[in-house]
Parts: sequence; C-alpha cells; structure tokens
Amino acid sequence: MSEQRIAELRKRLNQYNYEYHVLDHPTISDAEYDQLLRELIVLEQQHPELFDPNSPTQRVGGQVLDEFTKITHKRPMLSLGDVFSREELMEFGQRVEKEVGPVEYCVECKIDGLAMSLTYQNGRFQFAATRGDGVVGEDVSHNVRTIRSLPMEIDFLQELEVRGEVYMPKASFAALNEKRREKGEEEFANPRNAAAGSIRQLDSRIAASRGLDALWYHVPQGLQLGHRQHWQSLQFLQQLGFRVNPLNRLCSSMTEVWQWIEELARMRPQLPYEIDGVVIKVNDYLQQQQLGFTARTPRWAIAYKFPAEQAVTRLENIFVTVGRTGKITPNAQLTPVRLAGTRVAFAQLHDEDMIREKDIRIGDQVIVHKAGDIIPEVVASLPQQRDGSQVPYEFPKTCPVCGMPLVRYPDEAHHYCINADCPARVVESIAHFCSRDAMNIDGLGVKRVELLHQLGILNSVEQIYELKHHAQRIIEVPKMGQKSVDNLLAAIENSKQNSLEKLLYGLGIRQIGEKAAKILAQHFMTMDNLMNASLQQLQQIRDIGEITAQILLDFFQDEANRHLIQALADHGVRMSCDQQTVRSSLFTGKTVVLTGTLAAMSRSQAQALLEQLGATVSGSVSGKTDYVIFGDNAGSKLSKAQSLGVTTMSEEAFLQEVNRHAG
Ligand code: 0OW
Repeated sequence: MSEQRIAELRKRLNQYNYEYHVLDHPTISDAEYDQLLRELIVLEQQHPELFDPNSPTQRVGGQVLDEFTKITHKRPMLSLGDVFSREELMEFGQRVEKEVGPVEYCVECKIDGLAMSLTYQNGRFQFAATRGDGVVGEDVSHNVRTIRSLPMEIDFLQELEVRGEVYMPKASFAALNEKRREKGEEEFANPRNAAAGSIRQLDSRIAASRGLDALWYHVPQGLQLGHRQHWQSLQFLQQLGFRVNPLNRLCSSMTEVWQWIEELARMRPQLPYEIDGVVIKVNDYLQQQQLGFTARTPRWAIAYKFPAEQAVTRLENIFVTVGRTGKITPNAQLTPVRLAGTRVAFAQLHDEDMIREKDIRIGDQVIVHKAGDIIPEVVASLPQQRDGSQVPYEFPKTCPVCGMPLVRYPDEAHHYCINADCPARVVESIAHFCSRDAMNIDGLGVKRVELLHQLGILNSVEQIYELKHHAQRIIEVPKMGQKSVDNLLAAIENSKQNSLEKLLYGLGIRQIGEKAAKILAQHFMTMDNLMNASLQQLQQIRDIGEITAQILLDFFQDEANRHLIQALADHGVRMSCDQQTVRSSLFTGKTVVLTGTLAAMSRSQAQALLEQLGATVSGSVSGKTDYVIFGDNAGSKLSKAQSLGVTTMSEEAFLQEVNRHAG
C-alpha cells in the first residue's frame, strides 16, 4: 500500500538526514539515499493528496512566495548586552553573584548569523520566524525547511518553541562568493549578510542552494517543561535531533569562563562558522528568573565581543583608483595578511593629507585594522622599523586612466579627475547605475561593465538598454553563456519598472545619495516635475540644502543630462515613484538621526520603518534635527544632540512608538 510506503520512506529518509547532517555519521551511502528519495518523489507525485511540506523531498525548495507574512512572537526575542573586555565581564559576574549568590555559567560561541525562532506542534515543524524588531518577525518557513540538519519531526508532542542561529558556514560562503565573482555579481561582505540575504529570498530554491546551517541554543519555555537549568534544555534539544554546539561548556566560575573564552579565541580561525564573540548565561532557570530582564536584554546573559583585529604587514605600494564622480582614492597594496578571518591584500588610505599626517611611506611596516565587514584600513606606519629603503609617496598630478591633470578643490581633501569622458568614470558611473541600491541590474558589476566597455558596446548608461542588440557579442565574453546573457537582458528589462528614487540615485548626481533621492522622488512623484522645479521649490524641501538644490538645478539644465533622461524614457524606463504608505506618527515630517548599535534591527531596517512613518532620516545631527534615536555605544552624535538640545530617544522608546503604529 503506497501510503504506508510513503510514510516509511519519509521516516527513514528523515533518520538518514539526521545521521548525515547532525551526527555527521551516515549509515547508508549517498547513492542508496538518493535512490530512496527518488522512489519517494515518484510515490508523492502519484499521491498529491498525501503532500506534506515537511517531507524530505521538500528540502530542495520549490516554493516561491510573493511576500513574507508577519509573525508576532509569543515571547519577545531579546537581544544581548555586550561587554568588550575581561574587566567588564568580571563586573557582570560580580553583579550577578551579588544578587543571586554562587552561579554556574553556560558558555557558548556567539554564532554570527541571524536569530531564528521555530515552532513545533504534535511533533511536527510548523513555522519559522525571523527576529524582526524583537516583537514582529517574518515567516521564512519555506527557506528554513531547506536547512538539511533541521528535524522536521520530533519525538515531542506538546507545542514547542526553539531558538537558535541560522548561519552560512565559511565554506559555503567562500563557494557562494566565488560563484558570484564569476558571474560578475556583487559579493557578500561576510557570512552573516549572506545568510540574511539567503533567508530573505522569496524563492526557496535559492535558499536551498546556499548551504545554510543552524545551531540551536534556547528553549524559552524550558522552566515550564520541567527543566531546572539551561544545560538540561540543551540536552533536551540534542535528544530531539537538533544541532547543538558541542563547544558549549558549563563553567563554575568567571575565571573558568575566561579560560574557555581564550580557548575559543584560539580555535576561532579554524571553526567552520564565524563567531563574533561568546555568550555567557546563568545556567539555573530560577536564578535567571530572579535576575529578570531590562527592556531589551536578559540580565542573566551577556555577550563578550572579540576585539576588532589588527595586524602588521608591509606596505608594498600605493595606487590610486578613480571613482564615478572622478574622486581619486589612494589604496595600499599590502603583503597579504590574515585579518579577522579573511586574507587582506589591500587597505584604504582615505586621502593625501592622511598619508602625509601619518607619515606613511612605501615599504613601511604598517598596522592594518579590520572591524566587522568594514573595508580594512591602514591606521599607522611603524617608523622605528624602517631600514632606509622606504620612499615617501608622491601623489599623482594626472589621472592614471585618462592622463588629464587632477584637480584638488581648495576646501576638499580629495583630488578629482574632471574629465567626464574618462573611461574609469564612465565604467564606474555605469556600474553605480546598475548597483543593488540603484537600478539593481544583476550581472553588470564593475568587472563586467569594464569588459563590455572594452568591447565598445557599453559607453554610456543609455547603452545599457541597447545591449539586447549585442547579445551575440556578449556571449563571447568569458564565462557568459546563453543563460547568463538571457538573465542579464531580463534584469535590464526588469530595471525599467524601478520606482523613481532608484533611477535618481543611479544617475549619480553629486550630493544625491539614496536618502535625498527618496525624498525628491516622493516629493515630486515624476521626473518631469523634478526636472522643471525651480530653485525655490527645491530649496524648500526638508534636508535638501541650498547647495544641493543648485547642483540639482544645474544637473537638469545640462543638455546632455536632459538628453540621457529622455533617451531612458524612450527605452521605457519608468519616470514615476511608487506611492508610499505613510502612516502618521510622532516622526511624520520630522528629521531623525540614528546612532549607535540598535539591538532589535539593523540601521537600514530602522531607517525604512521611520520613512514609512513619514520621517526623513539624516546622517548628521544639526539644529534642524528633531529626534536622535540611540542604541548601544552611541557616540558623538548623541552628545552633539544633547549639547544642541535636540530630543533624544532610546531604542525601546522608538520601538514603542513604532509598535503603536504597527499595522
Ligand atoms: N548568536 C548566538 C546566541 C547564543 C539568547 C537567548 C537568551 C538570551 C539571548 O550564538 N548562543 N545564545 C543566545 O541566547 N543568543 C544568541 O544570539 C543572540 C540572538 C539575538 C541577538 C544575539 O545574536
């Protein structure tokens, strides 16, 4: 009876999945597994009435959503307080032990991925939700189901919530970026971004191809389930088939905790996943209850964050690159060095003054600093290590690409190539137009644009929309098969539907970044209205100062720009803006600045939320700022706001205001 056979195959294949992906100890060969899977696929096709989204056949994805549904967490998903030194960690321990007496700590790697909440009922996976703002997350079940190590069925029938971290293993991350490099697509900065980008895909086949994994570390209702310690809950999870980190340790003192932290710091480069610190939790649930919570974080847990890494290496040479605005940026070529888990061969030098002030010379030993996914930078040279072979750097007088003389405006730090036809600027401008935050044309990264520019078929933004006439030429480009040409031409066609702010930002007008583009698009709604606006109309827009208004006026009066816009319109590029659903709130029409590290969400998520509430998010604090919202480690912007008497708002007050309008 095939119904029995289907049930039996599902059970066996789930067990084999568990053995392979959780125990790393398969008991059958891949060929046997594939054969059983094929048999199940055939049987399920013959019995669509027995479809089960949790079946082993669904791990490869196949569901495509058109949007994410929201899920409100039964219990808020908290963030963690951070400490950055042994001393601060010891203070945490003293505070805890002063309140509840001697404690045992559970010490866990702080996996650098994205927090995830799972819900099971009747022993079956029901749904998975991202953390979102801590209160409302997104249903990403279709993508989480593709994580092979996650059990879809467990031997526990009560409703159960399990929390953990979905992450992209270093190996998957390297493979993914290699593939993107080959396709001329933008690479992910780090595994966390790659994991978040994968989990937020609407098409689960993409998520299934990304090699995601997860480790589970929290049972919110542990105490209600009769567990006395967190450690017991971790064992409970392990017995149910969840992957739990074998590097978790129980420690009976903060001194022992610190020893384990030092051990994990040593192991960090060899771990198969990125960690950005260590999480230390009071193990006993009753003691956790006594300690309670702050607005956003448990008082019984803390994250110790590893210090940003530095390294010393030799500065081999300095070379300049030409940006799309003609800005000349000096870069350091280094003797490659491992830094924060990555191989670093280049670093930023910012500008000529910095090179002189820090007395950085070619051949110097230099200190290189890398924090998070920020581009590495040279922080200092080591003059005491000079051997006389070092050479001061002479900033070039002419553009290295087109040979025209460089210009340095009096009050500017940078030199510029002012030749609008400089090949470097043409290529950078086209690549910017195609970039993700602009017209988002996948497959036209800088390298690919450079190639097509050299072929002579891509010399302007307008010619992007004429590439379809050169399909045969494009196929000749290395690693461009028919499929990637089709994808590229489809991406170009799709870009015509972008809302006006993406086009405006893509045009690369000086001083017009994403924020200003969005403000202008939402204010004028069409390109025509904007192009014909007077200086006064432009100046009266909040956050568009006099200088920017003049730059805009000059840009739209320039015949070449009007011709380009007309040509893009003739190609069918949309010249209007999406209607924004602005819900009125405390922030409507106000200028808001975000500062510090928000726990509940990323900076860009907070910005999007604020803009939906009708606020303008600005990058700098001034007398015109209405609110400064601060997270952890808020710095100079917060103190400037206080000195200017600008209203400051904590993240939890911001979240309360947002949730008042959540809808
Ligand atoms: N990233 C981690 C991790 C962990 C939570 C649940 C109770 C208090 C915080 O590896 N090992 N353990 C916890 O415990 N949280 C972690 O990550 C948190 C989730 C959200 C912010 C941090 O990344």
